[in-house]
Amino acid sequence: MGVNIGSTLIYLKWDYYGIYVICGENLLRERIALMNSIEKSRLFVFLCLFPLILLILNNKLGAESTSSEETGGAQAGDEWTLVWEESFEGNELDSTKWSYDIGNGFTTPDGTYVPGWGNEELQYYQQENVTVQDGKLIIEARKESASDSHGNYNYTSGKIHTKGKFFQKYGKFEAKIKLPEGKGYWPAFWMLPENEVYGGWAASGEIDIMEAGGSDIRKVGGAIHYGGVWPNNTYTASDYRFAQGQDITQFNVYSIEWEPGEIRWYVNGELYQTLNNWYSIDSDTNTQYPYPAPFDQEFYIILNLAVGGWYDGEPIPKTKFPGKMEVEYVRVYEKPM
Ligand SMILES: [Ca+2]
Repeated sequence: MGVNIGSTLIYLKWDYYGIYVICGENLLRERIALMNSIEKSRLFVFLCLFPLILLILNNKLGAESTSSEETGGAQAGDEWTLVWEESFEGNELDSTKWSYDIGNGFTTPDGTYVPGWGNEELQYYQQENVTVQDGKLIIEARKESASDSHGNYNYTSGKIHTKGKFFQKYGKFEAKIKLPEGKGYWPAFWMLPENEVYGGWAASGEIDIMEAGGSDIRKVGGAIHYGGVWPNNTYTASDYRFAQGQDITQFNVYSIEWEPGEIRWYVNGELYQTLNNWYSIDSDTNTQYPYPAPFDQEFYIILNLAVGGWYDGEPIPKTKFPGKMEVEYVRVYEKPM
């Protein structure tokens, strides 16, 4: 086995005592000529195994490099393959990946306007509160006035999503996020169905990878919403409590692993919730769709920082503004089926 490095030929030789690098073709020929048949067969076996050894070493080094500081201890694992990544480089949001939600509410398909995004949220979402700098997404909630045809608002903030641009069924979804302290902040990293094939919210499901209330910085929640169309919907949720000295105001890695029939929630690689029991009701026949509906369809990603709403209540005078949600990256992995 020879390789050219500059003008020198380098050969690898194996024998009972180890592996040698031999320079020069003539020297190698002399050595091989001196070998007996057993030594020659050992050399042959080594040369056959050498590509395999390189492959194993390469995989080992590859696995080590994914557990770098930036993953915050999340276990990417050999089985998950990165398929989509947003590192928030440059100085503006990548419009090929993200869109903005603007306003304080939305209009349903039948034309009804739902204020407060259906959650009594107080903020008016606008594009100006979303920036990209120093490799991070920053969503800033401010105490400032805004208004539109539906009303007047005392707070502004930002919300972005990948609907129509990136969506996936199953996989590992993770983000490294830093959150603000203060009652009334309700940041979230979550997912909604790209197509509501089982009906309106929440019959087609909602996956909350992470949501938090600024009044208790020692915990975050993970949840699914499912069942029938509102108000016949339900949800299942759990909280993760941080260890002493850790809280939401530091960068933490929040993720789910979503496989057919099961979703698992992690904080910094630590599993805290496994769900494998849910349902979706067909509102026409009042029967359940086959499991694992509704979590067997494509979902898109949402990042937002709400102010007010039912999760953490309204801000209090002590709540400091502005408050920032900072996102270092979002990564999505797939497991070969
Ligand atoms: Ca980044």
